[in-house]
Parts: sequence; structure tokens; C-alpha cells
Amino acid sequence: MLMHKVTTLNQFIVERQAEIPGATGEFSRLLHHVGIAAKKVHREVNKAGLVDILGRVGTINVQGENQQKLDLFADTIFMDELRASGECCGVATEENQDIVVFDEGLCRDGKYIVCMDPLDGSSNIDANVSVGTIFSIYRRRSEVGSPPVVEDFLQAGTEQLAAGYVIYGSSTMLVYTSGRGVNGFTLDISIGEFCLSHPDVQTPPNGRIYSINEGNYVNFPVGVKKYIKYCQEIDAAGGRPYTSRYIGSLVADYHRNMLHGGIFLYPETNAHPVGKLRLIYECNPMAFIAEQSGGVAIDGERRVLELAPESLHQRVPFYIGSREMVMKLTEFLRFFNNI
Ligand code: P6P
Repeated sequence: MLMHKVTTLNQFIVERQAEIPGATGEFSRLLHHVGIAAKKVHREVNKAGLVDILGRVGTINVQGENQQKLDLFADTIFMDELRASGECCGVATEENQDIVVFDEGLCRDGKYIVCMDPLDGSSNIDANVSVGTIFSIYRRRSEVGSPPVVEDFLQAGTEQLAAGYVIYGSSTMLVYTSGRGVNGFTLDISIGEFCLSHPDVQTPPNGRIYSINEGNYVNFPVGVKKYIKYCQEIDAAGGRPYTSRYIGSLVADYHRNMLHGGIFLYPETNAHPVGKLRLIYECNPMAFIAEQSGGVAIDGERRVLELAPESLHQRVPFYIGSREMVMKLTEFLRFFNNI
């Protein structure tokens, strides 16, 4: 029986590294440890209903959100693996108010910093809804050998060396870019490896799916309201060109739209007057992936990747997906919101 050639994540990383002149393997080692952490989180997420790891911890994170046991578990797992890589000198995560500095051993000379949401959408986990990890890798700007400073984590999204997400769904996938396209790897638990399953992902330029929490409709900017009504119109043939799909888990909503075509919208609302999603560890990594797969990501006016972050947990309005759909939305925002 011919065995289908399988490319594991680690083989892929090494092959790609060989294409980079002077690459020394440091970046590859960092990505390898991200993959290990993802496998460890997968193991716990997939048995969450069987062990005492569901539910709330009883603490509130910096966002004012109830911390789930799995939030803190994932945060610890990823930090331990990033520390173990010896290539990362510090991390900014959703679960920590300030940056976490790795100032011991090899980490002190690490050239990279990581921004991440260890477990996005975790409030859904008790209902067995897909959740995800989102990560973003930068080269530190401050002097190697000294502790990283917050400015290392406030770089524009255009400075990202790599970004990716893990979706813990019907299967567990790791999707990432290092600036040369987007590739998806599905976890094969029979061999314990992420295997290349979605090479060179391209987001369809158009699509039928719009994803937004319409429960906030009354608070949306007028241009967003008009765009939603545009999507709900019946076409000349009496058909409905668009359909609404919203899971309430950014990674899951984005992943479906990236593969099938679609747009995800999280505008300003009363509860979140500058948007809900965080710039440095949710919007920037997803925007990098979107652009690398032919999509677009804006804050309503500007390209997300060009925004200058002002604080670690800064929120922004977020619109991401198929190019033609985001362009159509932009027309409505410009006309009705005087943007
Ligand atoms: P809402 C999950 O809490 C999250 O941060 C994203 O994963 C998701 O897209 C969004 O919030 C959902 O927010 O207000 O619609 O429940």
C-alpha cells in the first residue's frame, strides 16, 4: 500500500528554514516548542469534560473577565514551553497584566518575544464549542541580554516575524505564517504530530458568510447596520446571497471564513466603545494570517497591521476576511460614518 507522504510541522519548519540564508535554527526551535505546547493543551481541552478542569477559577483577569481553569492551564503550558525553547525572552498574554520576563538561563539571550491569547473563547469550552490559541512572534528591539521592556511588545503588526493560531475543534489544527504564505497542520494523534493538511491557504476573494454578534445591533455604527441590511437583502432572483454564521469564538469564526470565504466583524458597542478584541494578541496575528492568505483586516479606517499599539491590552474595532467583502463594508463605513 502506498503510504501518503506526510510532512510534519517540524519537517516543514526545517525545510522552510533552509530557504532562509543564514538562518540559525533559533526561530525554528521557538516554533517547535509552540507546537509542543499546542499538543499539551489539545490533550486537556479534549478531556475537559472528564477531569476537574472545566469552569471558572473564581478570579478575574486584567480584562475583567472570569478566568476559566483552562485559561490558566493554557497560559502556564505555553509559557513553560516558550521558556524551555531558550529562544524567547518574554511574553505578553491576555491572562497577565504586565509582560512576563524570562530572565533565567538561555532565555536571557533570547532574540524573540511572543504576544498571545493562550485560550481564546474559553467561556465556550463548557459547552464543547471550539476554542483557540492565538500567537504572534516579534524580534525584540531592546538589547539582547537585558530584560525585555514593554516597548518590545508594542511593535506594529507589520513587524511580526510569524503569527498563528491553534483551533481545538472537530480536529486540532495549527495554522501559521512566517511571511511566506499560510499553511495549516492537522494533529494526527496516532503519531502525535501536526501534519501538513492545508498547504498555501488562499482566502476566497468573496464569500457568502458574514459573522457578527447581532445582539449588539442597536449600538453598531450606522455603516455597519447598513452593511448588515445589505447582506440580508433578497437579490433580483429572489435568492439570499449571504448567510449569517457566528460561533462567538474568534479563531473558529475566522478559520471557517478563511477557508470558505466570509467576513468577521466586531465593531464598537456600548459595552466595548473601542471594540472588544485586543490588538497585539488577537487582531494583529489574525490580520497577518489574513493578508498572507489574500484577505484584508481593518479597524474600520486603517489597515490593522499599521496601527501603532499604545498599551498591551488595547482593544480595537476589527473587520477581517475576504477582500471584496471587506471592501464593500468599507464603502458603507465611508458613506454612512463619514470615514
Ligand atoms: P461576544 C471570546 O470571548 C472573544 O474574545 C472572541 O473569541 C470572540 O470572537 C468574541 O469574544 C465574542 O464576543 O461579545 O460576541 O460574545
